[in-house]
Amino acid sequence: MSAAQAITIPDDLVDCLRSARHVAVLTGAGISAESGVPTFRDALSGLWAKYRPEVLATPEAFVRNPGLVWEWYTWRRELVRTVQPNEGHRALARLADRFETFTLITQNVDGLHQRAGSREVIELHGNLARVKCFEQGHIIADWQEDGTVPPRCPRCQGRLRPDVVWFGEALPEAGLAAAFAAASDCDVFFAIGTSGLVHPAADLPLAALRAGRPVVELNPEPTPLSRRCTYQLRGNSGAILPVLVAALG
Ligand code: BJW
Repeated sequence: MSAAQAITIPDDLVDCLRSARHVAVLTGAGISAESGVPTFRDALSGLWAKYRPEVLATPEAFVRNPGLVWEWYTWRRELVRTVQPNEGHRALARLADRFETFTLITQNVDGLHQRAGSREVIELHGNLARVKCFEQGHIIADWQEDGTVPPRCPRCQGRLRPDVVWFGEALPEAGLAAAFAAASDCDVFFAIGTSGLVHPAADLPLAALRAGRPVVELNPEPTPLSRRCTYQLRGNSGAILPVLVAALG
C-alpha cells in the first residue's frame, strides 16, 4: 500500500467540508518543504549553517550587516526560482473552486501558491520577489545588481531590502484584517505546515476557535495549536491534501 492510500480523512470532516460554504486556510513554510524550500526553523546548511533565520529576519540584522542579509535573501530568491509548486500547493488551488469563498492566507514569501494557480492569496509576510527601499519604503519593481551589496534605491539612493515583514515590523493592515475576518466567519479553518510560533499569524486559528469554527491542523509534528484544534491530520501536506480533495468527490 502506498503512503497516500494509508491516509484517512475522518468522515465527519468530509461531511463538514461538503456542506461548508466558506473556507479559510493559513499556510506556513511546511507546505513548501516538499518543493525543496527549507522551513524557517530547519537548521540552515552550507554557507548559511552558522546563522539562525530568526536572527537574520530582523531590521537590526540589516542595520548591523546589510550585505549579509541581502545575500541571504538573494540565495533564497534564487532557490525559489529553481523549485516547483508541489502536490499540496496544487491541491489547495483545486480546492478553492469548491466553495463560495476560499481565503488563502500565507506566511510564505515564495510565491509558490500563485505559481500553482491560487488567486488572491493574502501574503501576510510579503514576497521575496519584491524589494523596497530601507530608508524611504519606496517599492521598487526593477533593480540593478551593479556590484553594490545591497543595491541602491534608484529613487533616493537608500539601501534596498526585500519587501518582506521582519520581526518587530507591522504586517499589511488590509491583508491582516481580511485574514481575521475570514478566520472568524469561515465554516472550516485549516492551519497547514506552520509551527504556530509567530504572531499575529498564529492568532488566526485561535480566532476561528473563539468564533466556534472547526480548525483542522495539518502537520507531521505536533505544535502548540494541536491540543486545541478540532482535527489533527498528521503527515506531509503534499501527501494529505490531494487525498482530502479526492475524498470530497
Ligand atoms: C510540514 C512539512 C510538510 C514540515 N507538510 N508541514 C504575541 C506573543 C509573543 C510575541 C509576539 C506576539 N505578537 C507579536 C510578537 C512578536 C513577534 C513574534 O511573533 N515573536 C515570536 C517568535 C515570539 N512578531 C512580530 O514581530 C510580527 N510583527 C508584529 O507583531 O508587529 C507589531 C507591530 C505593529 C505596528 C507597528 C509595528 C509593529 C512580525 C512577524 C514577522 C515574521 N517574519 C518571518 C520572516 C519573513 C520573511 C522571510 O521569510 O525571511 O516570517 S519569521 C518566519 O516565521 C517567517 C515565517 O513566515 C514565520 C512563521 O514560520 P512558519 O511558516 O510557521 O515556519 P516554521 O519553520 O516555524 O514551521 C514549519 C512547520 O512546518 C513545522 O511545524 C513543521 O513540522 C511543518 N512541516 N514539513 C506540512 N511536508
